[in-house]
Amino acid sequence: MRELEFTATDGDRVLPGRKMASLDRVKVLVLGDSGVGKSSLVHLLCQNQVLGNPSWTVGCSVDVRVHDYKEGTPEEKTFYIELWDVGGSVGSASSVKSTRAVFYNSVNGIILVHDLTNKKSSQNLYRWSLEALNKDSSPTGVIVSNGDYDAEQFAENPVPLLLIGTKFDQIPENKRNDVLTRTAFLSEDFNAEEINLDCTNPRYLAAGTSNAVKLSRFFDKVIEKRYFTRDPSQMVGFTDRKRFNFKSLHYD
Ligand SMILES: Nc1nc2c(ncn2[C@@H]2O[C@H](COP(=O)(O)OP(=O)(O)OP(=O)(O)O)[C@@H](O)[C@H]2O)c(=O)[nH]1
Ligand SMILES: [Mg+2]
Repeated sequence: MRELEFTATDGDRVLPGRKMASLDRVKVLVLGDSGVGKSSLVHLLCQNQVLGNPSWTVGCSVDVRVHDYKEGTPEEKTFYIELWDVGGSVGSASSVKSTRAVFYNSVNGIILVHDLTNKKSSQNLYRWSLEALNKDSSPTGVIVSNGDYDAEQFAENPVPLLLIGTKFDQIPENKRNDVLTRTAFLSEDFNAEEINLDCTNPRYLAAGTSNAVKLSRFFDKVIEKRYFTRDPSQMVGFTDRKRFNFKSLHYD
């Protein structure tokens, strides 16, 4: 895991001499199957550059993005967003899952990443989210087979979620509408906004685009819940130990 004591950068801005400790921070997990593009995405988000030569992530890698909460308003404040890129496969042994569970403590938000060319990676997001959200009531992480999904329960989920579909560039033009219909169901299930992009092209997250706006709104929400929400049930950590079950899947 990367040492967190380094000079901060958000890709465009280098903040010389501004150490990690000087700003408040939130922890956002980046979850999804191996190979969907999590590391590529995190690199793009934090370094504003395409990851040249991605290699398989072992354990967890952390990178940091600087985010201006409520940018352009009198309440504007700069925060660090720690992006925890958790490697591993959802089908792995329970020992691997319980090792992964150490990364799920004190989570403020989750980015669920799926590969738009790979339906299985989309289906597995139900399992990834359950593994992270229920980890305190299931230490081994073995939670769900394929069972019941209840969108109402995700509506009550205190941890904000964002759905990101990668490899949009690999979807032929004539298939894009079908794919977008499918991902819309998924984002509804998770009560999350969705972004579909090509992680090898920074244009998809360029300032002023609707994707950049959605991203900024998501980080604002994560910060809001962590630092500006008084209701204890809205705080991090799933103190009520709520369980999530699936009742339906929108895949064949
Ligand atoms: N064309 C295209 N390739 C992508 C995209 N996102 C990622 N890739 C490629 O997909 C491969 C896997 O990307 P990674 O970022 O290493 O995937 P990962 O999810 O971090 O994988 P693990 O570390 O094994 O969990 C790499 O060759 C990337 O260049 C995308 O949006 N479009
Ligand atoms: Mg990786």
